[in-house]
Amino acid sequence: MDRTFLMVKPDGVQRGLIGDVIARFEKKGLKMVAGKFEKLPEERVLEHYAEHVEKPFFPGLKSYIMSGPCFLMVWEGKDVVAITRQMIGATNPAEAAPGTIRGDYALEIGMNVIHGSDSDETAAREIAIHFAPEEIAPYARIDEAFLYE
Ligand code: D4T
Repeated sequence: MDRTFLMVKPDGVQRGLIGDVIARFEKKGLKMVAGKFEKLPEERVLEHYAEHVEKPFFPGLKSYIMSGPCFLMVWEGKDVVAITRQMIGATNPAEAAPGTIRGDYALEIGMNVIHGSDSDETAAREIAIHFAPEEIAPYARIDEAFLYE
């Protein structure tokens, strides 16, 4: 089954959005197989955002992402990467469609509530950065017979 890494960022945690974010993905039929509440250590922030470390916005991004706890998750489901990216919406909340998480809950790019992996390769990389294999607990959900044809 496909997997992705999702993370409610410090603004989403502070604004009490963890439950709503989880509910959206659960109701869609996707399955959380790992989750933890954590203030990210610097080395994992640098690894996670390796492609952005030289960008002008990185210092602000780094201090924001380390400003408070995040809620980190691994989710499973068919085409989970594409589906969750669609449900999350455009990176800039001002451009995110209504009905998406960023479209409904955020205003500015620097505080866009949630991170989601953007490809299967990125998902595998990010899951490995943030979770040990034993922290992931696969299981069958009883409604799967009514989700998958
Ligand atoms: P994440 O990685 O948080 O899910 O966001 P995206 O995948 O949608 O977007 P991204 O990798 O391009 O950006 C990573 C992260 O940096 C913040 N950011 C981005 C910012 O603060 N200013 C900027 O100009 C950009 C491009 C927001 C998300």
